[in-house]
Amino acid sequence: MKPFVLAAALTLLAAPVLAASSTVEVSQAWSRPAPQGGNGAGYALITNTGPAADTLIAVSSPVAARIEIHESMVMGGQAMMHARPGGLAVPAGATVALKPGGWHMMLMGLKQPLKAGDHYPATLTFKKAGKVTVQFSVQATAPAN
Ligand SMILES: [Cu+2]
Repeated sequence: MKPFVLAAALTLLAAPVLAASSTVEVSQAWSRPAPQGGNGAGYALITNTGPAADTLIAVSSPVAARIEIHESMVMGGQAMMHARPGGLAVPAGATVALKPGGWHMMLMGLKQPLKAGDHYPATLTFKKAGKVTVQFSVQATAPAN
C-alpha cells in the first residue's frame, strides 16, 4: 500500500515541474485562413533545447475535430501528403520547421473558420517534453523571420 501511495504522489509532483522546464520551444506558429467544415494546416518552428532527441507525437485543438501530423512531398511531379502516425523527430539542439510544402499539422474538420487576424490554441504533445500549448495566428503569408 505505502509504495503505491508514494508513487501516486510523485506523479502529481512531477507534472508541474516538467511543464515549467520544457525542453521544447514552439515559435512562429501560424495557419492560412480556411473555411469551417474544411481542413486547414498549421505551421511552426520547433526547437529542442534539451540534451536528448524528442518526437512530436500528437496535436490537438478545440478548433478541429482531429489533427494529424503530415509530410508533403513531390512524387512523379505530383504534390502529395502522407500522415505520419509515428510523429516528427526533433533531434537534440535542432530546430525543425513545419512549413508549406513540408511537414505540417493537418487540421481535419474545422469547427470554426480560420479567419485572418484570429488566433487559436493548439496543444503539441512530445514524447519527452510532454504537452506544449501555443497560440497559432491566422494569416495569409508566413511570418517573417
Ligand atoms: Cu496534410
